[in-house]
Formats: sequence, structure tokens, C-alpha cells
Amino acid sequence: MNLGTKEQLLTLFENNKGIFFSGEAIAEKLSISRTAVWKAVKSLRSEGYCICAVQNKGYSLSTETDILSVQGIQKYLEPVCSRVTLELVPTLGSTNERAREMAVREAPEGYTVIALTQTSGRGRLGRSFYSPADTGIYMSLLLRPQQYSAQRAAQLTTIAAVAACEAIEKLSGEPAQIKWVNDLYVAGKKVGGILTEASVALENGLLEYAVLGIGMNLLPPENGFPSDIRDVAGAILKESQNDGKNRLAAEFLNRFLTYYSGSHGCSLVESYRKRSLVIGRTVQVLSAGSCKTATALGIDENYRLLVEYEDGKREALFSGEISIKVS
Ligand code: BT5
Repeated sequence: MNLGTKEQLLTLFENNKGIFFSGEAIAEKLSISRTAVWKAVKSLRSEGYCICAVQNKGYSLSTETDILSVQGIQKYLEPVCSRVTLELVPTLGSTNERAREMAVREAPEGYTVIALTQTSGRGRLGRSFYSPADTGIYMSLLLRPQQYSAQRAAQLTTIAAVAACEAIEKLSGEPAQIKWVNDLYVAGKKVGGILTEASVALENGLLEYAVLGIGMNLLPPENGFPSDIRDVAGAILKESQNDGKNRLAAEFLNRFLTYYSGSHGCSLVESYRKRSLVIGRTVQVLSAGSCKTATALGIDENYRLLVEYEDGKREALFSGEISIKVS
């Protein structure tokens, strides 16, 4: 089988789910032999694709397929994603790690890597992100923003959080919330998180590149979440939807890149505030080994969390080294 035949066939199928193509028609479209068509079908089936074969009708990809693929995501991408180049890798340690390696190798802005599973998915401040196969989306985008200070880089996380909430809501119809600064919640459970990592040039303090990583639990893992996160973690959907994973990934990219490019033309602070899980709540502010109780008052124009401590002192928190626990 020629390299790329399977990918070409998947593109045809993904763009025409539920439609039958005869072996002959496929062979002609892709300029390959009918044996090559059969081999490509077999190979896709071995990856889990449900391809029906009906006599006198041919082959068709089931409309119920929900497998992440470059082709499956691409069909939902809007023009704002024209510079996105997608790479899908079955297993990676961490997609953020991979995107950082690509950044060092001078990959252009828009390089996006997706893994079906991660063996060392990373969270903030050395924490880990559980990334089982087939139920979640683990994705990192390489960005090369111009004239961004490190502080402004933190805003990438916040616009990504708004984009992710909107994508989740579109797919599930359920309201999604943000636990300042990077956690995504649905119905009181954490369904995703964002990790932005940046490289800053020492000479001017500006960003060389940023890697925006997002992990979302679309479905409950087959054997449930591990015991240490069972009380916290949840999934966006209860059961698989046609193209759920590809749609969620694409909906996120479409929105994030619209906001990142500035083409939406207004601040997202209001959308962020509206979804905040912490405003008005008592929180524990964890930083450098200390833990202080405070009330979360609001979020300012720079996405800082305004808190009031028990002694009445107020502070505007930057995300950097701080974590929030909601009481
Ligand atoms: C985050 O950190 O939630 C950011 C997660 C970012 C993951 C993506 S996946 C693609 C890219 N590649 C990477 O290697 N990372 C990014 P944080 O706010 O620090 O939360 C971590 C905490 O969330 C853990 O200590 C657990 O308590 C909990 N947790 C771990 N896995 C989870 C999961 N799958 N769902 C919900 N909660 C989880």
C-alpha cells in the first residue's frame, strides 16, 4: 500500500460519512488498485473504524465513528485555522513536551500535536494530568506571539479557557465553568485543564514561543478515574457522540485562534468572569508553601483574581506560582 493511501481514503470517508462508495469508484478517485482499496479499508478497520461493506453499494464509514484523526478534525476547521498543521501521535509522554521540542526545531506557529494517550501528561506546578486512551483529547499548539511579555502570555491560558468552555457547551449543551485560572468544570467536576508554557528571551523579556496545552475528558474512562482524582474529575459527555472528539478539538481550535488573532474585536474578560467558579466563594490561596483563606471578589481587566484575606487586606493575584482551592 502506498504511503498516504490510507490517509486519503480516511479523508474521503470522513468527508462523506454514511455515504457508500464502490471499490471501483474509490480506486478511481485515489488512482489506486482495488486491492489497494481493500488493504486500506482493512488497515482502517484495524484502527477501530467501523466501515460497512454492502454488496452492490460498496464501502461506507459509519456515522457513529468517534475516532480522533487529522482528517476528522480538519473537516470542521474554519479559515482562521489556515496556519494550523496537525500531527496526531498515538502515544506521547506529553504533547507539551513534543511541541516544545518542535519549537526548538523552529517549527512555525500553528504546529499542533494531538496524542490519543499521554504517559506523563503534565499539569501546573509539577502536577500530573491523567490522560487515558480513547476518552480524552490531549493537544498542544505552538504559538509565536509577537511582542508578548511573560505576563501577557498568562492571558493565553485565559482566552483558551473561554474558547474551551464555549466548545464544551456547543458539544454538550451543558454550561461550562472556569476555576481560576486554568481548570475547566462541568456540573461541579473538573473536565479539563490548560497548561501554557513559554520560553522568554533574556535580553528583552519577550516571548520566543509559547506552548498552549489542553486536556479534556470527553468521556468517562473505561475503568473510571483513578482513586486519587475520582472525587474531582468528570467527563463532558456520558456517552460517545458522532465525531465528538474531532468536533471538540476543532471547535476549540476555531474559537481559540479567533480570539488569539484578535479578530473578534472585544475583550473576553466578561465571558471569563461570567463563567468563573470562584467569584464570591471562600478560597484557599496556596503559594510558596503558605495557605491563606480569602474571599474571591472578582477578576480584573488583566485576568488577575482579586481576593480579600481574613485580615481585610486585598490582593490581585497573578497565576504564576499560585493555586486556588475552593472551600
Ligand atoms: C491542569 O493542571 O489541569 C493542566 C492540565 C493540562 C493537560 C494538557 S494535556 C495536553 C498538554 N500536554 C501536557 O502534558 N499537559 C497538557 P492543574 O491545574 O495543575 O491540575 C492538575 C490536577 O488535576 C492533578 O493534580 C489532579 O488533581 C487533577 N487531574 C489530573 N488529571 C485529571 C483529569 N484527567 N481530569 C480531571 N482532573 C485531573
